[in-house]
Amino acid sequence: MKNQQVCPPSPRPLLDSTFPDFPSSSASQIIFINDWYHDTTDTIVNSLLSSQGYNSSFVAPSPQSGLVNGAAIYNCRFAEPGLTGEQKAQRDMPELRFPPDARVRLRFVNAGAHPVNWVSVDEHELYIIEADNTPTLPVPVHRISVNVAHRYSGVLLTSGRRIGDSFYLRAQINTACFGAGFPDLDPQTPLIFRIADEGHRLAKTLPRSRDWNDPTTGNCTDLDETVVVQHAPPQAEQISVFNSSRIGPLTTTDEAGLSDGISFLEWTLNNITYENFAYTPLLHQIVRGEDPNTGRIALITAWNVETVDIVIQNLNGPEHPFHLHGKPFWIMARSQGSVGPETIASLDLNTYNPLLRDTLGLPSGEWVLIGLVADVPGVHAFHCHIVFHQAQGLFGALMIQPDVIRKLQDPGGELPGALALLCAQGNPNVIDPGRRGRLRKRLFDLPHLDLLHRHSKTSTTTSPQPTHTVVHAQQHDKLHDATIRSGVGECS
Ligand SMILES: [Cu+2]
Repeated sequence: MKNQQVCPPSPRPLLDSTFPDFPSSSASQIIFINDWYHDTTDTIVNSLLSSQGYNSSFVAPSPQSGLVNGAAIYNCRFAEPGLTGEQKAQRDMPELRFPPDARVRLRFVNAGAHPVNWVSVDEHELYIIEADNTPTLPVPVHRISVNVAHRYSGVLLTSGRRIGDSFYLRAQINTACFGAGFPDLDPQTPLIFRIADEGHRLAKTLPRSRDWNDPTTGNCTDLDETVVVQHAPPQAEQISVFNSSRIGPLTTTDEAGLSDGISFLEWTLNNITYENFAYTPLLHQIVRGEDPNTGRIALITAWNVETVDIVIQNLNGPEHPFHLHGKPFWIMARSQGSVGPETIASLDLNTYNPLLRDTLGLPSGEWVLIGLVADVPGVHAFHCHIVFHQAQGLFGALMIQPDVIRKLQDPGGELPGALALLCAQGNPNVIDPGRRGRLRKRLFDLPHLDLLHRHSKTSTTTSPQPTHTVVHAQQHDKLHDATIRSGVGECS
């Protein structure tokens, strides 16, 4: 069997000028990592959001294989009984060619729906020089763990290689990050790298290269976040919390979960399961002067240009790759367990060289504190990047400067009229995907948010009135260039 997507993207140049610690690369190649399911996402999501579940489970499923630049060979020995098809071979896969004596910058992008992938090149170390657009110290590694939505640049050196040499790039799914079984998963997708110069005609012989011995399961964590260049973030003026939790059953026979009165699994942020009213975007609500704090989405608000710290806690889920739109954030502290309002203000933060990125993996039972400068007015989605968890409600938003957003309703404002008209054509009560009238019961009623209001270093995140007045003078200039960058719940 061969997957249908066989369109590797054409390489485009990536400049190394922002990575002064490493010599410029002489070649570059984007490597897209994806995952492939033998059922469509519609089928899986609609099943997960029904009382039948998907294969009797409400846990995000594993794919059947990965994809590298849109292609993979599925090894039929993993197939479930009764599934038939033609077994393709590695020679049917596209391959990539690089010159000898080159520094090849490989930019890995995990554009998949669920799995964490280990990427590696047989018998060649990769020098990591970038994580989510942030330059890092060039560290040689055997494998890079690439979570969903993560991007890394790893430099491959082809010095000493001769024309015709070949070896494998491997993307290997880390099965330890799944919360459920994976009986028909083919976890490894190899792609042939071949050394060639222009004009050479080479036989497509298979490489005899050997994989690294480093394990590809376990250690479901991100890159060491201290391996970055120094960049001190400013002092925070607000601390808020996103508590991630679960309600409902894990399987159709999970009696404890079903006894809660919810027939399928939902994820929550601050006790709210997101419901996407597809024709009523939050951005439009704010422009109309409405209060978006309707209990349908967990919101953190920055009223002014200010530095915001956010504590994210994964109270009882599997590892979640949390992602924030609009602004990258510094990862300033993380650990196991949970933190309460009495300890947040006294946490030991890395203010020396925290990694600046826009996605982080948060393992089960751990917390992380991120910091960012809220200077881009808009409604910026904050969500788990596992698409099934998004559909199950693990989705919130950071609302920056709603007062600035509201001014867009003035004549000549920037909200496209066509967009407003498009939304007006739909039913404002439609909830997407497939969510209608469910019994709602909250199991977790954590006191963090309310207590934070009374904490000396923190303030409310839900008040409709501005509560933060500290605006650095030098940051006012940024307002002039600020534009609306994001609208959660755009019309679909
Ligand atoms: Cu998740």
